[in-house]
Amino acid sequence: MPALQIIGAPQSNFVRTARIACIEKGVAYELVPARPHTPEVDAINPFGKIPAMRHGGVALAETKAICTYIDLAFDGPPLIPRDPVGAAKAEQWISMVNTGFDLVFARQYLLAWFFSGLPDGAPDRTRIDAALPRMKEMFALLDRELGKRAYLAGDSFTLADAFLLPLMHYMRRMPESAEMVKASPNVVAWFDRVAARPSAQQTEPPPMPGRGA
Ligand SMILES: N[C@@H](CCC(=O)N[C@@H](CS)C(=O)NCC(=O)O)C(=O)O
Repeated sequence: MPALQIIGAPQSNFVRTARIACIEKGVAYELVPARPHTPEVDAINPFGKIPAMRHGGVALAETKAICTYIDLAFDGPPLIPRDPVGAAKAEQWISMVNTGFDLVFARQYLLAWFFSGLPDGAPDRTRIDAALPRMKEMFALLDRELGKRAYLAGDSFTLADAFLLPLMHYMRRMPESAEMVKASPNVVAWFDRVAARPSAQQTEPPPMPGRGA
């Protein structure tokens, strides 16, 4: 069977999560560079979002679905624990990252920095400033939780960490969020722990166009 393909751009948080899943699982994969809403992506995801995945006759959209396939179709360490409580905790945190932290950290804050939509491409200070109070609350929550255990969903690495790491990578690089990271020692310790893994090091994203992050 041909190698599993992860289709998307290496700067994308969600593409990075899928690549981390492959590496953690020990699955050889090929990164096929593609931007959202291009024909190779649209052929798999009607919403045009990256990543998409192909493996032989299997074509999938949605990062969690892709990672579930990788976790279940191959031998290797489980990305989601196999016991009911461990599995549910990992799912809970993945959902919280995707429906909570991602909306504020990425869709409000990082998008206003990198893709403001302003005519000159300048950061949108109004949207950045509007995101900061909620970001502070979220960092306080994360710091409390990561003070209780070594990884987001328990005492060992799970897919939940692979969803949070790419977001935190960019949060460490932008000025306001970097201050919040610095003020969150348990987040820093967690980041250093997860970022030291080969899966994180091998997927370090190239710089974002124009902003040096
Ligand atoms: N729910 C999707 C979200 C993927 C996503 O939003 N990817 C971004 C790049 S990080 C994208 O394709 N954005 C383009 C768009 O939303 O139109 C998933 O989990 O895969």
